[in-house]
Amino acid sequence: MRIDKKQIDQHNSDFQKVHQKRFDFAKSEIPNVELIIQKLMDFNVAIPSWALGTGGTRFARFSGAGEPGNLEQKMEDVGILHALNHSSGAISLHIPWDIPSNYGAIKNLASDLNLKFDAMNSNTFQDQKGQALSYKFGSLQNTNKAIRKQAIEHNIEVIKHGVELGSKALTVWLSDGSCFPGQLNFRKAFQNTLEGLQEIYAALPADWKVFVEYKAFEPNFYSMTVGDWGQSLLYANKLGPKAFTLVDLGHHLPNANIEQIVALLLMEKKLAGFHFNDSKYGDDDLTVGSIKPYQLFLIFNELIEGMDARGMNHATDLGWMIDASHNVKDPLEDLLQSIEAIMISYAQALLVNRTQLNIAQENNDVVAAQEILQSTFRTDVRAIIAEARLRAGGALDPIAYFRQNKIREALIKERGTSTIATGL
Ligand code: PSV
Ligand code: MN
Repeated sequence: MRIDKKQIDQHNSDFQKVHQKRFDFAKSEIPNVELIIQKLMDFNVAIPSWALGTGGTRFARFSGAGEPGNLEQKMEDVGILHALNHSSGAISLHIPWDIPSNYGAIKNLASDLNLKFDAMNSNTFQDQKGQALSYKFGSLQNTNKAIRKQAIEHNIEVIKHGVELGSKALTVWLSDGSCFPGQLNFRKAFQNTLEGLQEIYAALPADWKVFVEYKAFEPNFYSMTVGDWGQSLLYANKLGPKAFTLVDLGHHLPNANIEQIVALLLMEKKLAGFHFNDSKYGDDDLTVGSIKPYQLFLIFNELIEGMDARGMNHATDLGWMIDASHNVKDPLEDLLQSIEAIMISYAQALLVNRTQLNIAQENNDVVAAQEILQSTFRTDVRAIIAEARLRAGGALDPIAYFRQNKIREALIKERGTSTIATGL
């Protein structure tokens, strides 16, 4: 299903009066509004194909109705999000969940929906039906050479699919590690993994990048072979200039200072980009900004500072993606909330008075530095984000539009109540 532009216009005219009042107030309070609006209009966050169905835990999955049953429908769902917010113009595919049967048709659909193909994701954390060898004891780290070879070949196959679609990056997340002390020789596991990544790296086209995603724990609970940003950076440095470290917000131990990690990775020119989500305990995959919005703002603050220091383009020089799971909410509504939270933090980070912050830092004026950040964080930028959406052709209030125009009901009518999206 497609969003009708006339209905968006109708929605916007219904909301226009209230919006104008809020926007006029924001404009009077915030300097450089036009510049910020332009940056917001340029900024897009990719949607992972696996976030469009209802998620689950290892205990149960309570599937929602009208879920996308195939790749085309997943793309249509992202098309709906993008039509509503004009900030979700890319989809990230996971192979083998999303193997395209016809590249040409998929590419046509993408251009019809105004979508790009973001990073491709390989999957060696599950065994697939008919797969010759098992990843139970790891993939690239495995003590068995034939298993390592199978994992390398899978990653090379993922690159090939991506090349056909026009993607430019491969994200490798390995669940490799161990559950008990003594199970694994750490050094050998690292070396095997490095060798595997080197073979994959060698298969990258000239204009491709590889993102090495780390995770502190789960599914392995004693050690992870790419367990933190230090290990990921080791691999990325050893691999070469096309390899980078990918930060997934949920992949840290509690209270990790992610904003500092980001600042240093940027300094080293090794930050690939993000998988956004939020968490209270671990890899909870909750809606972005739902638990720790101040942390999200502080991360964006470091991103903007570091990217500007290196003359980087905010919209295109890093990979921005959501990686969340929606167990109790409608996935599309949840993703709209996540994008809004990202836009809020991005806009607020653009508002930070860097000159004053620098002066406060140089003078060790701790109170002034803290005041600058906290007062910026408390600035209400929602009307500016709505204005950017309006100018781009989106809806002033995407969630209200989704509900009032009964989008999920229409999807259920089209797809039925028992489709289940491929994914976890
Ligand atoms: C692992 O927890 C992860 O964050 C990786 O990005 C995977 O590719 C993704 O989730 C989906 O399982
Ligand atoms: Mn991730």
